Amino acid sequence: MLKNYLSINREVREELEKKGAVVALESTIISHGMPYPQNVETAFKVQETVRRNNAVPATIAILNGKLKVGLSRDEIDYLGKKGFETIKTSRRDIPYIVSEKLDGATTVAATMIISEMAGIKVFATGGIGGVHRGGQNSFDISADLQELAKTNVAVVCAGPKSILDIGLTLEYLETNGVPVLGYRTNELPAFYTRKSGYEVDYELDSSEKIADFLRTKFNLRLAGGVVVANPVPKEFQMDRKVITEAINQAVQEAEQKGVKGRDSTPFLLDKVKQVTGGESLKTNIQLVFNNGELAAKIASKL
Ligand code: PSU
Ligand code: MN
Repeated sequence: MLKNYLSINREVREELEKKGAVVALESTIISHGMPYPQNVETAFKVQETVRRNNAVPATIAILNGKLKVGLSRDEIDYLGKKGFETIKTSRRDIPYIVSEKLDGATTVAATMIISEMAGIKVFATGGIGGVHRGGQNSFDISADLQELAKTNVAVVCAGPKSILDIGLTLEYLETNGVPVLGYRTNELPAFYTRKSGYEVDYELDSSEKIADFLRTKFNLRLAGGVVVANPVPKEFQMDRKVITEAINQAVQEAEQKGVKGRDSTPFLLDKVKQVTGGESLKTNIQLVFNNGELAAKIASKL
């Protein structure tokens, strides 16, 4: 049945058949996370990084109603140019996009779902969604967190952005049984910076140990994903004061304009980029490569 909807490219399919190493990559980061042409260049380069580290990249999106696992260069370029016109697609949107034969850029949640359908266990991205500031009133909690609670995929990221309430995000993950691992850190990174003031659940210092952890969790059939938090390399992290001010300004403007629902995250990301004059974009690009590298190493050891 699923076969009618899923379209896995040949390279990825062959790698999965021989139980090799595959790393999933999302597409909302391409359409909504970065401007053109940096989005497309980054998407190509992170694929190269994954290959260099002995894994096969599988960029995921929905195109013309097909759940695509492993986009071609042309398909990535198409999504990158289409940008915000592409529908940001999370779990609730998938049936509509598929039945109407539309294009959907998949979020962390939707990419996890399609990865699991394809049999991919490791996924690299920039940052995950979480509980937004004021989430206790607005109920703005990313569907990424619910997905992590039930779908068996590890998500390698640079931690939650401080556009979110990091404390509430961690509480939500704890309640839902989602382990948050720190790669060579006991402090949770906050995307643009290596520090957040919050601890991870467990620090694991090698890709072998992380692979062991994942294998154990999956073997024990403890349903759900894992957050692997990988701090941005020191030389690319942002000044904490600069980024904090930019984020505060972005959050304030979103509140004034009443931005909500699925528009809220892309709005905040775009504002932060504007306020920092592109400085945040540089950091964002580098941390994606860093995550692609770690995810590939973990996937090859699984
Ligand atoms: N955080 C980032 N960059 C991103 C996103 C989040 O630092 O590009 C994207 C991801 O695709 C993530 C989605 O899954 O935003 C979360 O959106 P929401 O909060 O609406 O669930
Ligand atoms: Mn939301």
